[in-house]
Amino acid sequence: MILIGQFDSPFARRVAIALKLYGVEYEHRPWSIFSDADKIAPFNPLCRVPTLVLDFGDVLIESAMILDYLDEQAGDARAMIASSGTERREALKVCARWVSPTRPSRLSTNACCTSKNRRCGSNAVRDRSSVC
Ligand SMILES: N[C@@H](CCC(=O)N[C@@H](CS)C(=O)NCC(=O)O)C(=O)O
Repeated sequence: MILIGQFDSPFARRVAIALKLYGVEYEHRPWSIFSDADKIAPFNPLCRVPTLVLDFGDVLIESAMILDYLDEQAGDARAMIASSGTERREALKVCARWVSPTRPSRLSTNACCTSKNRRCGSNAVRDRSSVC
């Protein structure tokens, strides 16, 4: 399994923490969304991190989806997300939200690093004004 994304991204960090808690071995490729877009694009055309490349080649994006996948793989004994019902929905809600440590009252489900003129590849022009 390969985790793509630098740990300045809170979304990449939460996936790395989950991998550690579940005891999953992985290779880390700390690629930057700004300077390594060309490397990220073949795995994730959105050029976003985190991107998780599974051993059989499938690619997962969106940290909440990745957390749900890892939890499913962990099996009943280690799972932290309920398998069904209200408890599951509440847990998935928590996964879907990210509370900014600097602005705790603000919930964000959007990108922490926005980019104007988003284009992956060598001609990508990125706005670094809101780097996370
Ligand atoms: N909702 C996404 C947010 C991921 C996200 O915003 N990642 C940022 C880095 S912190 C990114 O890749 N930004 C690049 C872009 O949106 O072009 C998730 O939870 O994975």
